[in-house]
Amino acid sequence: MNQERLIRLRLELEKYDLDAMLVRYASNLRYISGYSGSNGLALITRKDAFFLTDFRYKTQAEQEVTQMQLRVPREADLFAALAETAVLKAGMVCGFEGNRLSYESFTRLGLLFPGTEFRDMSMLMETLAAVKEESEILDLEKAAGITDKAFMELLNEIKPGISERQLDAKLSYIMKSLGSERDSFDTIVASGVNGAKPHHKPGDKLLREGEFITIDFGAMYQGYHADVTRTVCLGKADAKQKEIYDIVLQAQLKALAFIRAGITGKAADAVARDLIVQKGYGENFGHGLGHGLGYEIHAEPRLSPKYEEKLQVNQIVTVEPGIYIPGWGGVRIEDNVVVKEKDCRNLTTAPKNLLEL
Ligand SMILES: [Mn+2]
Repeated sequence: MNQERLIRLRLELEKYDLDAMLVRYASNLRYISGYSGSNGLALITRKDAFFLTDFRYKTQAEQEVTQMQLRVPREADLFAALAETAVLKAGMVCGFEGNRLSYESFTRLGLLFPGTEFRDMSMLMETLAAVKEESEILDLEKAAGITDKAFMELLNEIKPGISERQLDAKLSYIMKSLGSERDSFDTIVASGVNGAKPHHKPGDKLLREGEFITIDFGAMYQGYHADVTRTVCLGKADAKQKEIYDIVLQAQLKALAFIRAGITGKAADAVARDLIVQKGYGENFGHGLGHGLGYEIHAEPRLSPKYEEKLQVNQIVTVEPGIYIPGWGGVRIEDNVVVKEKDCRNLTTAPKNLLEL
């Protein structure tokens, strides 16, 4: 954690006429404080910054939270402990994470701080975190590198007769052996007809000769999520498999060649989508082209038909077109890229030609 993030947040406080911002959601809290535990709370005012956690995380917070005044109250109820600090006074305006805080917590805040106005600042923290610092790009690059390497090792394990769940377990073992802190999310291994479900949960189904296998997975490094998808063929691909694979690959390459700062998320999505529509599979690409990555697996910005914001230098996004055909299966290909001024830099190097194993 660096002072820079607090400075940027305080500029937002000024911009929105806030006296303070209350941060509670784990990945936002990590971003602003450096704290990687679960229970914690930060209150950032124009001049001060307070961090509260409970006894279980005392040592960890002392090590990780270097730019805030640390309070470890006796009670685990951090809102009540915040009230005791008397920092939030009547008449103050305090922002909160409306998209993250539970209704119960919001109600408690109203009871504990009757004279304070709480203002919904949904997405403020997420927007701040969307543009990455150089050190964050290095961490994500490291996560992407572990992910690529794991995929190459996994290729030796993809054989007829092994189940989707077993392949998932092997991949998790390989990634952790290579330095991943944990799986970025529950790995998707979707074989054969299961590939038609974009978020298929790996099950007992055995891999069979002639099937496509879609594997969506990622390593985590310093809290940063990689998110990569490859679709491979077990044995020789038939004409239909080759056709669908080629369309998805062309759509992805076209989007990768187009993405740069200044274009909207909508425009990026359209480049891949238009090609898939032209080929007659528009109905089979029902999700957005991509999403931001960071301390969250699905972060800002988005590449989707609804996202009108412009991409900025040093945002990191996934690029993941797919075609899903019920009763047949599916193909998705996904890389992670850093948005640059004139183009984008691909952090993913795993091969994308159709692999017939
Ligand atoms: Mn993804």
